Amino acid sequence: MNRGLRLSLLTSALLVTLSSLKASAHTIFQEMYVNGVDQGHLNGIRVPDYDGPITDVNSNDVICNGGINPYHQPISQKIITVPAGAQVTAEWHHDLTGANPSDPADPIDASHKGPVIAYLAAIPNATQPTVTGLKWFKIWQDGYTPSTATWGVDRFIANKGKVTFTIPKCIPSGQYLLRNEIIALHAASSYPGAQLYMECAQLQITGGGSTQPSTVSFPGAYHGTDPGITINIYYPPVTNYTIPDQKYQAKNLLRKNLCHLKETKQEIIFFMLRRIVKPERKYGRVKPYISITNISILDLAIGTIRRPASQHQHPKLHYQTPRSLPFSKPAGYLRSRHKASQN
Ligand SMILES: [Cu+2]
Repeated sequence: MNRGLRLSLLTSALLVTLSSLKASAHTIFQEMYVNGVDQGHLNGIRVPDYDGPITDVNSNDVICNGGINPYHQPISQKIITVPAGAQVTAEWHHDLTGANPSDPADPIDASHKGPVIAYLAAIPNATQPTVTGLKWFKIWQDGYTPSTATWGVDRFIANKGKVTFTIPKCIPSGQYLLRNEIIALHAASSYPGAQLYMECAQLQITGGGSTQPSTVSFPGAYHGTDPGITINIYYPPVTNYTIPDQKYQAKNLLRKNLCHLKETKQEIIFFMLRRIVKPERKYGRVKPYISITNISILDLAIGTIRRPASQHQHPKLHYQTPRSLPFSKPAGYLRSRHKASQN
């Protein structure tokens, strides 16, 4: 055996030893705070006894854990009350015993780079055992920051295992599961390799609104081929990381606050009603020129509507789209008052 080969074998053996050490350095979401108020250790959260990961994204275990890592008994029957719009903090530690400052792998081993993510799903009863078939929507995520080359997990470690985010104020009141998740990517260069850690907290959300966010299913939201699931984070160096579940992200999360779209839609509809219905009332008639449901939100957002030059003129509606944009006037949406009066 030549020296180079012996050295490379030694190196591989060392790497195997290192990675098996790291493989036991897992983590569990085990305590919650609502607007800074501690809800108690293990209270209202379905926690497993063992801190191991889920690597099969198609398994039901990816919903709330508890399959290959059986739940700690008895499962907490507490339902945590959270006012919509509240800030909640999820606290994670290396094992179920909680914070351990002398453990270098608490809250998680530093090798476990990756995003930290939070989802909600409405559920008839937050303590019911069945968690399949729920509709999940992402409310928060912390992925990779290229400018500092840091991951959500780096910030999570700096905050001693705590992550804080807002429960959207516009979602309906009721019982929910909060699915808090870490995707550790230290061994994710082939699938299955990414280590998914997740637990579900049992919530009663109060004082909410009526927005129904876009949703995804678990399992189903993630795929082994997703660039956020299968990625070599060592080489080539990461310049950009795509957190899984882009469908939801595109629809809701890029607006930073999923309540914002609803408010914007309402503002635009009120804006239109002021300028469309009101002129008609002056002529003793309430007959909108325009079918609001037929107009895409994008058309509305980029268009402008002018009020009539004078109250005594025909309140003809002008709908304009900026010339620089490749959108034409939506056909059939608008009728002049002249035509409307002939009906
Ligand atoms: Cu681990």
